Amino acid sequence: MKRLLALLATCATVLGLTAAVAPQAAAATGCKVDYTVTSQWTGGFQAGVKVTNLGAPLTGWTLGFSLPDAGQKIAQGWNATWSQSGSAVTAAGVDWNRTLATNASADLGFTGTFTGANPKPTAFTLNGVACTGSLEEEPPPGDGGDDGDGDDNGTPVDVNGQLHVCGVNLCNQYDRPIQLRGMSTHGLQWFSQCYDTASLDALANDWKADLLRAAMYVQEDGYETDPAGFTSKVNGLVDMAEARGMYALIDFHTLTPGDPNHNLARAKTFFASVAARNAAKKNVIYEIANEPNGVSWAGIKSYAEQVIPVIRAADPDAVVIVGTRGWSSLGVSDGSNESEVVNSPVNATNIMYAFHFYAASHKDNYRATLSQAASRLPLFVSEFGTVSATGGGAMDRASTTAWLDLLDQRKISYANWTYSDAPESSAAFKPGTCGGGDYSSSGVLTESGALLKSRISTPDSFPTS
Ligand code: IDC
Repeated sequence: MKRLLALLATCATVLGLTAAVAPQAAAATGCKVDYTVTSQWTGGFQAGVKVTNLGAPLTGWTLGFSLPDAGQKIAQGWNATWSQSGSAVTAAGVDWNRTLATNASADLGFTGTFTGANPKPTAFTLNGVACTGSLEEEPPPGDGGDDGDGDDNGTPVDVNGQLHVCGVNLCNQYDRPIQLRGMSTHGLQWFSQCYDTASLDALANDWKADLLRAAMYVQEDGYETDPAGFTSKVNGLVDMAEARGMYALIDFHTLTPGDPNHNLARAKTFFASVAARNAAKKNVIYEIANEPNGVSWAGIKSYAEQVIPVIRAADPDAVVIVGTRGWSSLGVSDGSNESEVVNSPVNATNIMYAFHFYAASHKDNYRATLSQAASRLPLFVSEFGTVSATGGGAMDRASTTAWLDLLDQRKISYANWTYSDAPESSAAFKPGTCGGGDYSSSGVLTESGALLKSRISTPDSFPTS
């Protein structure tokens, strides 16, 4: 062992690799690894590792993986700075491959020794994010509750598996109603620095969130300015959520203009792509229009009936959320109510309707509509705020508590605006938090963040039979 590590060190020195720059954390990731044993002999082998970056361009990277058998040791590696500690192996990019554009690959390799079996490595990560495209093998036998993160550790996705709508509820793989509680990103065009390994770890482990909503604005310097780039950012977040056993809500964040038909062609292009790419995953939910406004229910329904088939063609079993009139208020903000949807539902199955509120602006009459609608329509609170509808102003603790108690009682899923450090009271973190690596100490939370964290982190009670 010592000799081998010395050999490694020597090799690295000879290649001039010991001073390799530490990899930078990347905001959006996603990766695929092809691993091949190119030759094998008694006690030794040579392997090729091709890593493909499916996420945003990287300017530094570290590939991690685990060698399952205690007798497997790396002897000499190339095209990366290699090291091994117990079963954990890392390979950091070097001068000539440190920059990896989206869809670009680096080819690495090593020779190794083994004593017993020589199983393929597992749990490939790139900058800490699971390479879910790796090793196209069947998942290990388990309880059927595998979230695709390579283990089965009781995460929300492990427990609940592929979701579906049953009656007016969101149901898990046991056909039992569940409630998902989580957070929404801010606009990915402005706050992608808030969605790194540390912040996603905090969301999964400290907040114990079930859900991350990826708010991909279409206008305001969003998707329309760089479709490939934003699609890749969203896919990176899907992977980061999956690696931590959380559901990912892909939000096509239309806002201004309010008629989603303005973005119909973009929506078809975007959803065809993300649905095809994520079809095999169990953790993805699609939200096709954030907040329709200034448009009739008939207009929204027509849009939904054109976009949903595009998703279904690629990903037939995913739940789809449809926005509602008046900024997803079920029409209340336009002086209407849920009856327009009840009387003319979207012609599709396995769908839910969005209901959004901002607690300081929307109170009893909105709660009354939600209560009444909840027994008639499957509802999902894909966005809400503890503050006023501007995203700012004072937090309304009493109204927020009344809302969350109601949602808990009805098992209505929710995502709070926002998991970001935006300089506005709806943000969960104080300005300057993002990118700093500390999303966990109490000092980083705003008043709203502290309230939401306390609500979201209580134990889930997901039925398992
Ligand atoms: C707000 C953001 C703010 C941004 C504004 C315009 O908090 O920083 O300048 O959007 O893009 C919504 C929308 C959501 C709004 C939020 C608060 O879905 O995009 O975010 N809100 O105004 N509906 C009701 C409130």
